[in-house]
Amino acid sequence: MRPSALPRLRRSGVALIAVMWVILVAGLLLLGLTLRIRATLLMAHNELECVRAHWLARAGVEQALAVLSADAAAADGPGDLWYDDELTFGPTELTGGSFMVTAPPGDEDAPDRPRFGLIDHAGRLNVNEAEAQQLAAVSTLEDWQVAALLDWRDSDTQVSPNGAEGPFYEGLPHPYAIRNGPLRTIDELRLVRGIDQADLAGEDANDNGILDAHENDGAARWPDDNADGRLQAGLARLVTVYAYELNRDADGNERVNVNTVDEQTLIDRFSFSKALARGLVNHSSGSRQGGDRQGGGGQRFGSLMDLLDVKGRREEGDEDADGAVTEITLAWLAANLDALTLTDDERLPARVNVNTASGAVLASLPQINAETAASILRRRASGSGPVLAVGELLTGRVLSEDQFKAVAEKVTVRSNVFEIRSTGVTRWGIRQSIVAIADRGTTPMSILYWYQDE
Ligand SMILES: [Ca+2]
Ligand SMILES: [Ca+2]
Ligand SMILES: [Ca+2]
Ligand SMILES: [Ca+2]
Repeated sequence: MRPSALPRLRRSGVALIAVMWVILVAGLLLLGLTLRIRATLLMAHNELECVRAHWLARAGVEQALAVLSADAAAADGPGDLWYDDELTFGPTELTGGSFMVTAPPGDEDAPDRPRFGLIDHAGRLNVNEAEAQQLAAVSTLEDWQVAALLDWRDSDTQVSPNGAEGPFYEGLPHPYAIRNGPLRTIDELRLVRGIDQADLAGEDANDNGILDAHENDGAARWPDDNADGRLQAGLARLVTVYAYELNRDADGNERVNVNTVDEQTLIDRFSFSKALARGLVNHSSGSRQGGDRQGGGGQRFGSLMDLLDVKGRREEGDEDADGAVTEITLAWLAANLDALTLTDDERLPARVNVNTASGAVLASLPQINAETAASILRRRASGSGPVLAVGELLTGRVLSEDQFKAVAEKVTVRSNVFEIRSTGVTRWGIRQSIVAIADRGTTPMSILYWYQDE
């Protein structure tokens, strides 16, 4: 070996190692770059998929709004397209994925399968209008929680027994102001002293509206439930802040205001005898002149059931058409209830839709016990179709006369406010949900609430 050969070899060996290092480092850099590009692409893809899932969910909302505006049925309940229709609201394939619109099953349905449809808010109690005993009856709330809720919504600052007004909330570690007015969302209930997420969720801990295994195994797994095979709903599914009664009849016409109606309208519209029309108008004539118990000694009707006290007033020369109505009976009231009102207000306090309310909501109505509520649910499940008019509850003997008198002006068979829960799923399995609450009592339809996954 020549003496000079060794260093040259060593030099080329060093160069080789250097080149290998360069290749290794470059390779690592390239790998890093590739991984970053892949991550960026993946992120972009994910974002695109989220946007796609959102718009799939939006398609479900649009579908629901279209069904609601096309629904011309006089009564709202099971059997309507909006209530449960797999073709319309079940998994529906569109480009890039699908949507579905689901709702919790009704009390008469299997508790572990969702409906494909919407949620009727007239099937709930309006938490801003319900009386204390109704709120206690419909939920697991205790009296001290109900008292705090009433203080929360009433405009005064007077603490009711066991209640809580502004100073309580201002004294909390994280203080906030009391509403002292109507609640604006259902979630706001969680701000009320003593009411928490468990009260809102009931046994439906995962808020999917259906009875899951862990919600029907007692205390074995969270939540603690009563394992009775039914889903005891929480406040979030029993109450509403949105529902109201549109002061119109089934055909959308204005109702007859018995506090301001004239005799001729009663004769023409309802075939009243002259004497009965006179008796009704005179009954409330005092209030028409601007005060109670003035003039004719009349009094404003405070309930349509007060019409039962009206007596005909015959006068000389009265001539009536054949078959004229000479007396207001409960049967007459039941048949004409939808045509009558006490005020010209466009909106009235919410009424509970007997076609969609759960047993718990029905049983919170005055004079309605669990047994009567169950018989209303049985009638619903019997396939005899929805109650088409409130009067049918009397004529169909679902309610006794006393029960009918107590609830006739607190129940309805129609609805304006519906909740839409739509989920979009892309082919890659990315999900996005939208919850919207729509009011079809306005023209055009209005959206009262909107929540979307971010
Ligand atoms: Ca108050
Ligand atoms: Ca559940
Ligand atoms: Ca459990
Ligand atoms: Ca249960």
